[in-house]
Amino acid sequence: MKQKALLFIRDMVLSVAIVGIILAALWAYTGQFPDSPMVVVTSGSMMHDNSPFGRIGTIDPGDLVLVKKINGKDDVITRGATYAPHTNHKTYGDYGDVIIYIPDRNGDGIADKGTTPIIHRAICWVEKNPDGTYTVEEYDLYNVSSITIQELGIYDYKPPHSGFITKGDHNSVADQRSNGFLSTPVKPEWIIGKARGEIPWFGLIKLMIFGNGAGYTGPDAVRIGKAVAPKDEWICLGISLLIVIGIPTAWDIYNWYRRWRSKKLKL
Ligand SMILES: [Ca+2]
Ligand SMILES: [Ca+2]
Repeated sequence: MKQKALLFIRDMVLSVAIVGIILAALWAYTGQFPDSPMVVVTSGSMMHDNSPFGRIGTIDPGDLVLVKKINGKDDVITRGATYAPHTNHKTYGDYGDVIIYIPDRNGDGIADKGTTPIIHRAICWVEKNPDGTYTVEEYDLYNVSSITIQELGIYDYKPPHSGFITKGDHNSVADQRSNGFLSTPVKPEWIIGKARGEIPWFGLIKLMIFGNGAGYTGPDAVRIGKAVAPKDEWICLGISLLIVIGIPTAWDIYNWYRRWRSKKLKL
């Protein structure tokens, strides 16, 4: 009996140590200590219509992604124009970096702390020049008095400060579009980090409890608990859970049965 208790304690310590090592590695990579090194994606605004079954490689509701801290604006690679990308660097199905930022919804130039962060792609950098003109290199705009970028839905835009123009891959226009939900470009200090890696589906477990609102509204939407996500993601989560929980359980049952049978044979 005493030995069983010792074995149990040993297993517990081992489990805690493994979790600790993984967490330490994630924190070391992302630089987010003591904040969470990853986020659960709630909305479908970064989805791609041509994603394969299970949607690995794009950012979808229920995905977990790492949030890597940035060191200033040059640490974010912008996509540029749709048909003239500014970089060869590709992440999550398109060019450029995807950033997680705290939005400034009331346009006062201060990020609204406490609101849900947004995970969207950095499209271009708007520079407000000392003389009040603007430069957006990605769209070949230099020292213009106002910014018009048709493909982003931005017309006669005169933002009060420099920053990134951001857009969800599934949205046709930018977050800073005319009459959009953001009036100002994203300052580097509002950025929590850039998205790296992907653990698909498992974030749905959190969303089942906390919900993701109208996160996904496609024709294949399935609601389980409070989470709404595409059917194929649920299927993949189900299969994964079966493998993760099912195989060790089946192994235990098999061993128990073997012991039981050998005992019976001895009798
Ligand atoms: Ca995905
Ligand atoms: Ca604000």
